[in-house]
Amino acid sequence: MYFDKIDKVKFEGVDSTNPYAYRYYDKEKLVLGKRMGDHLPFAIAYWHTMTNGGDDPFGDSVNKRNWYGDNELDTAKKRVDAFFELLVKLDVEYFCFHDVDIAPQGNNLQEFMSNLDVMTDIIKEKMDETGIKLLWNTANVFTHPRFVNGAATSPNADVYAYSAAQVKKGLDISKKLNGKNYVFWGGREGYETLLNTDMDLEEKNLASFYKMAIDYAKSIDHLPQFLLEPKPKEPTKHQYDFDAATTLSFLQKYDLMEYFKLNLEANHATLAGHTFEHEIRVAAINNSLGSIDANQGDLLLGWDVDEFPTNVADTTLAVYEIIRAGGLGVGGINFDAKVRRSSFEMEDLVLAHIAGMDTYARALLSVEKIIEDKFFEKILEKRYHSYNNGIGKKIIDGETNILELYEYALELNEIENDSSHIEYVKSKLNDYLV
Ligand code: XLS
Ligand code: CA
Ligand code: CA
Repeated sequence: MYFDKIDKVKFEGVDSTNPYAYRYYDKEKLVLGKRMGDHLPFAIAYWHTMTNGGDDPFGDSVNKRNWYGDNELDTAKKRVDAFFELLVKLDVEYFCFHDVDIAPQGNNLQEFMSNLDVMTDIIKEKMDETGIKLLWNTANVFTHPRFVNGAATSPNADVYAYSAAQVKKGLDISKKLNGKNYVFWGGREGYETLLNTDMDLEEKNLASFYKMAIDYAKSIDHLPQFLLEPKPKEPTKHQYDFDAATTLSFLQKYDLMEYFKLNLEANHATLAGHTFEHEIRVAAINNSLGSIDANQGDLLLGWDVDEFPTNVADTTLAVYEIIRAGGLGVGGINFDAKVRRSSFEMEDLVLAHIAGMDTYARALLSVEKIIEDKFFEKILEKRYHSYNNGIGKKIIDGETNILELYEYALELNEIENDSSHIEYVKSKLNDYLV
């Protein structure tokens, strides 16, 4: 046992004073016709929870962890035990990882691949034993110095090939562990200056890379839902997958929409100058909402802080979008979040996930009230009522033309607009928050 001070975390209700209990997350509770657990398919991220040491640019690792073994492989094995113990104790059904999170990279690619075989055998056993499932895996093609200039957009073809090899293995692993999704986050797919960058070539290479991945996935008869994860900046100045809209236009241009949906992260949305709910809506109206990385940024800090989500109002707006979109399908809610550096005890990993899960549960319960009350729905109906008949209906039905609109406009005198009562509308949200 690694989390020996912790029992299985249970739902105890809002009056509970036990910090190791869910006060809102009640998996079996029916909300809007579905189990809360099905609305909220939570996943734990291997990298933040198992491999992150808590170091920052000014300080060393501080996290107290009890899974260090005699050598790297031994540590990796112990981590798996600890990880599944945590998943079971938190009653979380999914997990996500990068290849480098789970296995030592050894001295060369062959060694890395065979370490991955060893580790995924162990993980598979644990999955079979516990029923816990793989939400997604991905290849880390950004941390090692070889990726200094990118991976699938590197100016160096050998780096491109190396990255492809990692993705090939990632897809084999996805098949072995029956991954539901496979993520591509373009870590260093971007640039610093156009003076040394052939953007057109890099973008085309990136598209070919994805096409090769699709072809390979088909050839092994395992085609998970592919997800692209937008992020506007960091590590590069201009990331190619800036936000949902940019990423979708790339997918459309290269005829990849059929295979890809988006993995949207809250902190990446705010770094792009958007709200999280905006990004979700952009994906949803393009039939591309895949999965989400649940965390929160800090508007006072301009980088990717990956905090655990604790803001109920913001999360409610995000969950409202997910519910309106009809849910996440085979996607899930991955806590791509790390404990703050001063939360260095093992127990903090448990407390942080409870905080995140309870925040999402509160958001879902708030959304239930919003939907049942129909307040915002009615506002929407009223706001667009001019499209229900007359010239508005003709516009919607595609049954008019610019000449007809011209004649119509000539007859108009003063146009009346309604006030949006924005302050009232926004403050109304507070009435629904649980
Ligand atoms: C980094 C990203 C990364 C992806 C997976 O900012 O969020 O963790 O989710 O590679
Ligand atoms: Ca992420
Ligand atoms: Ca992030």
